[in-house]
Amino acid sequence: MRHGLYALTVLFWIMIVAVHTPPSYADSHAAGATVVTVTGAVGAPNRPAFDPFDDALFKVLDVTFKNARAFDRTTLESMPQVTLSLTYPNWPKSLDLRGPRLIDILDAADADGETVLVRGVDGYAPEFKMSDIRNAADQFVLAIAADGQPLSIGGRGPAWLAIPSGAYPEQSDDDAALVWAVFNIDVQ
Ligand SMILES: Nc1nc2c(c(=O)[nH]1)N[C@H]1C(S)=C(S)[C@@H](COP(=O)(O)O)O[C@H]1N2
Ligand SMILES: [Mo]
Repeated sequence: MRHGLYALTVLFWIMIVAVHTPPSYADSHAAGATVVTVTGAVGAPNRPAFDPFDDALFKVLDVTFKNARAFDRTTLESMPQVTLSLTYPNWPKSLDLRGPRLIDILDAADADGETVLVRGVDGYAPEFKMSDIRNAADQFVLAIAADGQPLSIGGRGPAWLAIPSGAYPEQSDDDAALVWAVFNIDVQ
């Protein structure tokens, strides 16, 4: 009885401390290395605001943000996967591009905005309309694998925006909108 009471008291204090300790930088992130960060009009942030030391690539590309949700590869793999078989004139062959839908990533971040910038590590960042992404929800896939192989950094990875031609109005005929080396999705 005395031991039980003691254990309860200890548990009580552990809970109080846990509730009042703010998450550290590491704890507040996804468990694994972040591959894609949704920034801007994000209602479900899971990491701190832009930091000029920690967020070195964002800084180089002149991107700052207050709210952001980070996604690691495991999280992206755990979301419903869609495969698009795509081929464009300049591609050597058709590819099966597999990953979560862009709209599901935006919804998971509780993103609420009209424009969505999809940004590669080289700064290439075409803009899309949120309404187009929602209307053609199954045709905007943030691919993390091609023909079953995970996309690599230095190649087209960590993520490659896959869109079949004719998916939305005013789409270019070529693959100019298919951003590779995607690391950031900025919602405004
Ligand atoms: N990150 C990134 N993605 C990009 C580009 C780029 O410069 N950087 N170029 C776009 C353009 S204009 C085209 S035509 C296609 C094809 O590019 P590739 O020649 O590198 O295959 O990728 C698109 N995705
Ligand atoms: Mo291009």
